[in-house]
Amino acid sequence: MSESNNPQLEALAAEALAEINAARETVLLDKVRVNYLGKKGSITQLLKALGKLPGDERAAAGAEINRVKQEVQSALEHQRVALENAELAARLASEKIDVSLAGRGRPQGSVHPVTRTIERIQMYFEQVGYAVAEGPEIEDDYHNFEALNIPAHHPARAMHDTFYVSDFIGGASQESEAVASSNDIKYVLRTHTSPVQVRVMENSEPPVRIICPGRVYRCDSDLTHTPMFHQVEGLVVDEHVTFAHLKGVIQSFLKVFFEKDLAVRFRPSYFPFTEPSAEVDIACVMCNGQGCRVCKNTGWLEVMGCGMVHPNVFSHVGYDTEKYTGFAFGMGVERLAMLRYGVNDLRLFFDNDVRFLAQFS
Ligand code: 2NL
Repeated sequence: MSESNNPQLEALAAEALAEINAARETVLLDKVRVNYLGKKGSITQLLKALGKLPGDERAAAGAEINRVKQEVQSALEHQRVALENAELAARLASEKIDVSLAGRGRPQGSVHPVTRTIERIQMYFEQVGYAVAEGPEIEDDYHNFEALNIPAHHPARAMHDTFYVSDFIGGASQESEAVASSNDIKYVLRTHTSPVQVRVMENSEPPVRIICPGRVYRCDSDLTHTPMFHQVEGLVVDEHVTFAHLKGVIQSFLKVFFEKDLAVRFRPSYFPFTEPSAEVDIACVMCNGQGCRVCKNTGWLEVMGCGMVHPNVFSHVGYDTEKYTGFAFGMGVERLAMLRYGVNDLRLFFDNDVRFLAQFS
């Protein structure tokens, strides 16, 4: 700082420079600037007061004040740059990202094994030209039973362990119980997906090539039965469809599904909606047909039911029984999933324990 004849100005300058040096943040520095150089700042006031000096003193005094003003300005600028650099450095240090840190784990979901199994079955049949059809889970008695050649009082109705639904259109009513126990019950939770196929036949003419995956319900609950489970049924109707076609389709599907050239056999059976009917067995996937606990030492596992569509079913949907024949099959998804993935307890599919589910990803 150069010498001056004005000790008061020098003191002001010294005070300003000290305050500038002491300001450790840009906001504080700005307050210092306003105090000295702002509109009402002390240096600004001095410049404004110049007019009151006698004319011959003005120029010298003005030069002095301006020199101090410039000194203060340059000190402010200097300190501002220093503080800004320090603040930037501190921010960069505090916001520094450690790119070598391990990322946070994001748990990955997985498709439920039952869904996966439906998708696998569906993918096969879609590739060989079947369409997928779906329908209501609350069915009327006609589509679930009557149209499938299961008339009232047929013993097969008892086998189906049906859940009856009373009054489902109007909602719950006080008479629900009375209705449920009366004889004119109209609605059920579907016991199989066959009613979907009946509805497709009612609404279209052959050729028909469909599969119907979905939930089905039976009033049955123990170690090997759950009140809700999944089924995939298939239906083919056309002229000249034979049991040989059925055998070929089932054999090809099972080989692809189990990814194995396994033995398949057809055993005579009975379903009201097919004639003839058969149960399909595969060589046990656990022991390769040698005999084990899973196949109860028979070497065979039952995997599905099938048969040629009963003419009475065709009559109900208005198909010409002289012109058309067809085959149908049905399989339980949980059972196929257990065999394919080696799951030994049906309940695991319904517990939804993520430790179980995460194994299917
Ligand atoms: C089984 C047996 C079967 C069918 C389902 C069917 C459907 C119509 C007409 C004739 Cl619309 N049949 N479905 C036929 C034979 C067997 O399922 O054990 N399922 C788990």
